[in-house]
Amino acid sequence: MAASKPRSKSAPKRNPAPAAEVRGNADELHQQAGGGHPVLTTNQGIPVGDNQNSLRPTPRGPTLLEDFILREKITHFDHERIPERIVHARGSAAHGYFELTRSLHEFTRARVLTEVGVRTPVFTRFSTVAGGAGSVDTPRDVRGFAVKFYTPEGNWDLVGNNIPVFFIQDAMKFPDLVHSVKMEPDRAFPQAASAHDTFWDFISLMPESMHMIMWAMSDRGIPRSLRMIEGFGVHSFRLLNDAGESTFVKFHWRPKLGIQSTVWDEALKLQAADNDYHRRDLFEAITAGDFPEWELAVQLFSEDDAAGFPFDHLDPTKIIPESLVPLTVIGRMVLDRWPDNFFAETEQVAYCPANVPPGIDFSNDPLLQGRLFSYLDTQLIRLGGPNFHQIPVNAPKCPFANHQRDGHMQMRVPKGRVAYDPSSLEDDSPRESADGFPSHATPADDGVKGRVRAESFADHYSQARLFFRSLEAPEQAHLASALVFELSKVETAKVRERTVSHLRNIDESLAKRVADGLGLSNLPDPAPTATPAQDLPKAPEVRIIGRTKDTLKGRCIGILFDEGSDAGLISNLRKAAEKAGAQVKLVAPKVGGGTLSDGKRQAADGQLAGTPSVVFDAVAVVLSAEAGKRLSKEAAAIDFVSFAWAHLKAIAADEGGQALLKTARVGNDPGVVEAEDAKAFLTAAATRQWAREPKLRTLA
Ligand code: HDE
Repeated sequence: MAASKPRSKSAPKRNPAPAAEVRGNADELHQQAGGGHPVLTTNQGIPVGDNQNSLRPTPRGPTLLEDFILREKITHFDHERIPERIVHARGSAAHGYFELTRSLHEFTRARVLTEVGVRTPVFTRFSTVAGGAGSVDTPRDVRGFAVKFYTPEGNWDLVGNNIPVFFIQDAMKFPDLVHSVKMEPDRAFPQAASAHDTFWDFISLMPESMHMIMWAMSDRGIPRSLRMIEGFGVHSFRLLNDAGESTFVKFHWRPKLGIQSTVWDEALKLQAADNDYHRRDLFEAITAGDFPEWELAVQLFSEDDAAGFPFDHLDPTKIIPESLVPLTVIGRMVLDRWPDNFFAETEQVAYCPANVPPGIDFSNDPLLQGRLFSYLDTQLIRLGGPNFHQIPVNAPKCPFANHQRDGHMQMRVPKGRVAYDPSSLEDDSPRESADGFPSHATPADDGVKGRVRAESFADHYSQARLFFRSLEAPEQAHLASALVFELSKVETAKVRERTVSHLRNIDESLAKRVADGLGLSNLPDPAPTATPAQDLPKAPEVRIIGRTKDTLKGRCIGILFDEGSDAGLISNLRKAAEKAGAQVKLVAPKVGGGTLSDGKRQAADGQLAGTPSVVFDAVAVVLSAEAGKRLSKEAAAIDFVSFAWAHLKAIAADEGGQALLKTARVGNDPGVVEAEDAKAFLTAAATRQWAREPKLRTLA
C-alpha cells in the first residue's frame, strides 16, 4: 500500500466543495473533482473530503464513533466475502456467444437450438471441484464447464464437467462424495487433492465410481489449458418439439484447439510456478484477441434406441459410445470478453441445471433430479436471498415478469396494486401463456414407491474397462501411475488393497501394475460384483493422444536469453513461432534483460527464477558462449532445460545454449534441435515427445 502523507485536522483539503453544492448528477460530480475524476462519495452519495485519515478530536486522540465515512467503509469491507461454493469454488469465467450452425427444429422448439446464425450471449465458468476459491488451478481434479445461455426464451444453464460421467448414481450420495474429497475435517488438509484416505476409503466402497475414477486418474484430470478441455452435459436431457414429441439428447463441447494435458510432474511443479496458470492463460488469450472456441455437438436418440443400449442411459456413470450414437455438430461457442469485475460476475454467477427454455426438458436420471433441487437452494445461501436473479450476470436478457415480491436486496420497484393471480384490477399484470414451458408427459413406470436402485444400474465395471482398454499405451501408463501416486498418499493399507481389488474387475494388467507400484506383496481378491464386466468394442473418442492437435495455436514458447545473445536468432525464432500461432515470451536471469549481439537492449517478459519452463509448451535457449558457461552454474537455468526435457517438450539451443543442455543432462532425440533450424523446432514444438518418456521415468 502506498504511504500517504499524514494530514492533520488543519491540513488543506483536496476537495473543498461544501456538501450543499453537490447534486446527484454524475457530470457535475466529474467537474467538481477536477480532470476526469468523479468525486469520491460514500454509498449514500455524500462527498468525501479526506480518504486518508479518520475523525479524531485531537491529532493523537481516539477515533470518534461519529465518523460515518470510516464506519461505512470498514463495514462494507467486513462484508466483502460471501460464502464460497461448497464445490467448484475455484473458477474463471468469460463472456461470449453461441452461434447455431444447424437447426434442431425437428426435435425441439427451443429458439436457441433452431435459429441458425443467431448469436446468443453466454457466460461460461470453468472450475476445479475440490479446492477452495484461493486454491491452485492445476491439481488433479475434474473441471466444471458451466455455460449460461441468455436465450430469448429465458436462461438455459448447461452445467457440465470436462468428464462425461460422474462418481455416483444417486444425488443422495453427493454430500458423502464431497465430504470425502474435501480436506479432512479434523486436520483441514489436504487442500484441492483427492490423494488422501477419506476419498479413497469412500471410492473403494462405491464400485459405481470406478468408471469415473478411470477418467479422473487419466490425463483428463490435469489439463494444459481450459481452452483445451472438452465439456459434457453428462446426463441425458430431453428435447421437445412443437408436437410435444420427445428425443433424448446428450450435449458435448469440443475445443477447437484440440484436447491437451500436462504430464503429472509438470502439473505438480506448475502448482508452485503459477497458482493461476489456467486463469492467466484464459485471460491472456482473450485479452490478446485469441478467442477460445468450442463446437457444440449432440447425441440424439429415441426411447427405442435407448432400450437397445447394453446399459441404462439414465445412469450417469455411463457414456454412450460414439459408435452407438454419433455426434452431430450444431453450433459453436466463442469466448471473446473477459469480465469487467471478478466478484460481480464470476463469483456471483449462479448456474442451475433446472434453468431450461421451452423445448428442453429433463430425464429421470436420479443424479440430475437431485441437482434440479440443489442449485437454487445453494444460491439462496450463497447470494443471500431470493433476488439473486436480479444481479446483472444472472438476469435474463429477455423480459421477465411475475408476482414474486420483496425479499432481501430487491432491486426492482414494482408498480401498482396487483401482486397476485388471478386478478382483474389491472390490464397489464402478467398472465400465463398457452405457449408456456411444457413438461414431457412421461408415463410413470409401473412399480412400488421405494428407495431403490434400478437393476439396470448394476454394471459398474464394463465401461471402466472400455475406457482403460481404449487408451493408448502412454495414457494407460499415466493412469496406472496416477493411481499409484494417489494410493501411496493413503495411509490405511486396507483402503489401498480394496481399491486394487476393484481394479482386478476392470483390467488385470492395470491391477498388477498398481499393486506392483504400491509394493503390495499379494494381489487382493477381486471385489465382489453384481454384474461381471463385459468386453465392449473400444471407444477411440476417450483418448487424448491422437485428439491433441499438432499445432502451435494457443501454445506458448519460452526463449531463454542473456547478455550477448544472438539477436538474429531470437528474432527468427520469435517470428516463426508467432506466424505459426504461438505466443512467445522471453526469459532472462534479470527482468531488465540484456544487450543483444546487435547492441540493442532487450527486456525480458519474465525473470528466470520466477518463470520456469513448466509454463511453456516448448523452449529455446539462445546464449553467448560466456552466458552458456555462466548459466551452467545456475540452478534455475539448469532446471529450465532439464524440466523441459523431463516434461517431453521440444528444446532448441544454439552453441552457447548447448553447454547448458549438457550440464542439465538433456539427451538427444528428435525433440532436441538446433536453434538455427526454426522449422524443425516448430514441428517438434507442436507435439509432446511421447517416445522420450520411457527413457526418463519408471511408469507403473
Ligand atoms: Fe454440481 N453443484 N452437483 N455437478 N456443479 C454445484 O452449485 C450438486 C454435479 C457442477 O461455475 C453447486 O452454485 C449436486 C454433476 C458445476 O458456478 C451445488 C450434485 C455435474 C458447478 C452443486 C452435483 C456438476 C457445480 C455448488 C449431485 C456435471 C459449478 C455451488 C446430485 C454434470 C457451477 C453452486 C459454477 C456446482 C450440487 C453433481 C457440475 C452445491 C447436489 C453431475 C460445473 O449446488
